[in-house]
Parts: sequence; structure tokens; C-alpha cells
Amino acid sequence: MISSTLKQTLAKEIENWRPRTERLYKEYGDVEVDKVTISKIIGGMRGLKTLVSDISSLDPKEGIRYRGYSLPEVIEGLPKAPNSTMPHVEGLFYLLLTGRFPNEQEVSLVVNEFAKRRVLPRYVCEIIDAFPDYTHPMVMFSSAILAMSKESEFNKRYFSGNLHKNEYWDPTYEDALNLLAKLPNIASYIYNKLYLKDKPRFSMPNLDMGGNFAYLIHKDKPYDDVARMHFIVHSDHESGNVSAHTGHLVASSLSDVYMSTSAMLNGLAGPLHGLASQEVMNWLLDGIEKIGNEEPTEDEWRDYLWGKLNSGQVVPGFGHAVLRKTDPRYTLQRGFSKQFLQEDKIWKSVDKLYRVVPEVLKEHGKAKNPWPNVDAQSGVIQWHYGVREFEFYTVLFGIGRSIGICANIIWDRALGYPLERPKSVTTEMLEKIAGIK
Ligand code: NMX
Ligand code: MLT
Repeated sequence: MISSTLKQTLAKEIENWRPRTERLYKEYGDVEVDKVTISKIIGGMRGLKTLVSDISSLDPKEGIRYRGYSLPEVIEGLPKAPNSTMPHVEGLFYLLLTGRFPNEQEVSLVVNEFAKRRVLPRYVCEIIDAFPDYTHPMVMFSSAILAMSKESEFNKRYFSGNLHKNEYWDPTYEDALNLLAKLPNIASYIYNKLYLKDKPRFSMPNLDMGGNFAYLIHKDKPYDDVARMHFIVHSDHESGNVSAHTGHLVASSLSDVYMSTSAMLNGLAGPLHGLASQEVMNWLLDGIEKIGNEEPTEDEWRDYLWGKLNSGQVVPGFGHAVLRKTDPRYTLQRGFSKQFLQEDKIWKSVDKLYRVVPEVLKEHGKAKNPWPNVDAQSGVIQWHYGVREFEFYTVLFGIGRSIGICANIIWDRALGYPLERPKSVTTEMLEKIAGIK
């Protein structure tokens, strides 16, 4: 089979794609796509179609598709790591960037490319070390990434004054690879400082991203596959979610990939977004303790849920701004749990809550989507395999999400998407538009 490098394949894809975007913009620029109403403006722009991304798309009923492929198709279609049931995360990056499944040789080229770029600059470790141990790991993660802005190839070339617009994607691609390759190392350095309190390990050059991460945080098989699955399912969720949108917005001012990724992680770190993965575990353990039964019954969980809802709190891991059915990322992880976590007491509660919460939320009558999202399932798997420090879960989400964000930013630059700058209005203007005054 003929193999070209990821960058060569991407360059061809970009050349083929550019005329499509140019044509839409120039010839069909006045075609209406959506209607902006006052409820959309005040209500967080829910569902308003104002962004473009070809990396993934989200159907409310069907859930996420990466480059047109469902999650089971992605897991099935990507080459697997040796002795593993899960694919190389690097292969997913290839798929997200180019729209096609790489062959074994193409994946191994990307795996090697990532492995070459892993070593952390000394100052990144020093920055992490300087934080007191009570700092949230997301603060350390985001700060360490931001500090690496000085490495940016894009900045070097842009500020040297001879980077043509059509070439923006090229140094952005280099920055993205340099950053993505280092994320497991940054995360594991934080994990080590906060929880293992051991001498940090050096990367194993022969291991892929998932395998090396498992090694760096001292977790044995099958944690390598758990890490691969985790990074893959969290990688992208179209472009309107808080983290993806933030990454795109910040990058649109031509801030580099390090700044954009750090910013998107700060959005991910909110409890209504990625931090819900931490919240779910907190909520579960707290519930088990308060109920006073290691394996609460469905009735006990039901009563507990009503208590929470009646005191005005959300149930973390349930509901979604777009989805209107069970998140397929939940379903995929549930399948894994049913196979490997059957005897885990906490998983048994997660399983019960899958039956109880939607029924209670429907009766409660507020949430438009009573079904579980990705976060209702991810933490219990980490917990089962020994990553019990749930403050760290959003960092794991963030490693995965960075893959999609970086793929999006590379394509934003390739297609020349401009500075994002919508218009705001005042309340008085809206009242006038509504005919109130
Ligand atoms: N528990 C209780 N109430 C809920 C829940 C929930 N899980 N989900 C939505 N509601 C309430 C929501 O707070 C709102 O109440 P109010 O009218 O008093 O403001 C009402 O239902 C309508 O909200 P929706 O339109 O259904 O949801 P929205 O699009 O505004 O928000 C979430 C989406 C995801 C922020 C919301 O469902 C939620 O807070 N879920 C729990 C937190 C969570 O799991 N976040 C992670 C999402 C996935 N991720 O990884 O980012
Ligand atoms: C995500 O993965 O970004 C979340 O499910 C939130 C979203 O899509 O709005």
C-alpha cells in the first residue's frame, strides 16, 4: 500500500477543499441559514447555526460523528495498537485532519512523529513545580500550555514578516503536533507532582500516546486502552460547545495554538462543561455516603435525586444543550463497563442511575434532555482502573479535546476563516426591536 505522510495528505486535502469554501462565501454569501430571535440572543445562542467545522458534527438524536463516522465505526475502522482492543489516538488525529482512515504504516508514521516531539522544556516542569499542591490540576495544565507559547513556529514565521496567508496552516500544524505530543507528558507530570509524589518517569519511545500515558502515570494494562478510549471519545463535539468555540474564537485573532488551547481548557474547566466529569464522581461518592449504603437501591437513589433537585441543584452527567437522547459516548463507555466493570460497586450505581435519573428528570419537567452525557460514565472507568483523584478527570478530558481543537484550528487557518467578531446589542435595543417601547 502506498503511504504518504499526514502533512502531505493534509496539504492535498486543503488544496481540494479551498474552492468549496471560497465558492460558498463569494457566490452564496447572502443565502439565509438560520433565524436570530431574541430568545436565541438571550438564551446563550442555543442551536443557532453560526460556525463551520468539518471535523465533526452533532445530530441531536444520533450524537457525534467524526468526519461522518459514528464512534463505533471510528473504533472499528482505525488501526489498533499492538495487543490492544483500542485504536491509536494518533490515528484518530489523522482521521480528523484528513477525513480518511489511515493504514497501519501511515499511523505508525504519525506515532513516531508524536514520539519525537514529546520532550518537555525544563521551564514547563518548573512552572508546574512552582504551584502549591492545593492548586486545581486544570490550572496547572492550562498554565503550562500557555507558557509554551514561546515555542510557537507560527509566531516565529508570522512575526518574521514573510508568512503568506495561504501558508498559515503549515506552522500551525507544526505547533499542533508539538503541543499534542507533549500533553500526556504535561498531564502526567502534574499527576506525579500532586498524587504519585514520585520521580517522574521518562517516556518510552516505542509506546504510542495511550500506552505512554499509562506508563507515565504508573498504570498497567488495560489502562493503555482505557486512556486511548478516553482520549478518542472526548476529542471533538462539533464546534459550538464552550471549549471548541473558545479555541476557535481565540485562534481567530491569530493567537497561537498554545494560547488557544490554554483558553479552551479554561472553558472546559467549568462544572456545566468538562468539569462535570469530576462532579459526577464527587456526586456519586457523596450520595453513597449520605444514603449510608454501599450499594443504594433504585428507590434510595430516587429519593436522593429529588432532594438535590428540590434544593435547586443540577444532576451532573445528565442533560445536554444539543443532544436529545443518550450520548453515544456514554453508550460506548457503558458497553466497556458492562464487559469489564460488572462487579464494581460504583458502576452498579451508575447503571441504576441510568434507569432512575431520566425518569426523575422527566417528572421534574425542566431539562430538555433527561438522558446521560459523556461525563456520567467516564469517571467510574478511571476510578475502577486506579485513577481515583477525580480532580484530575477534566485534565484527561482536556487531552482528548485538544486533539479536536487543534484539528479545527489547522483547518480554520487553511480555509482562511476570519477574525470572529459578532455584534452585541443593548437591552434597550432589544426592547425597541420587540416593540416594547
Ligand atoms: N439536572 C437538573 N436540571 C437540569 C439538568 C440536570 N442535569 N439539565 C438541565 N436542567 C435544567 C436547567 O438547569 C434549566 O433550568 P432553569 O430553567 O431553571 O434554568 C432547564 O433544565 C432547561 O435546561 P436545558 O435547556 O435542558 O439545558 P441547557 O442547554 O441550558 O444546559 C447543560 C445543558 C449540559 C448545561 C445542563 O443539562 C446541565 O446543567 N447538566 C448537568 C451538568 C453536566 O452534566 N454538564 C456536562 C455536559 C457535557 N459536557 O461534557 O460538557
Ligand atoms: C462536549 O463534549 O463538548 C459536551 O458534550 C458539551 C457540548 O457539546 O455542548
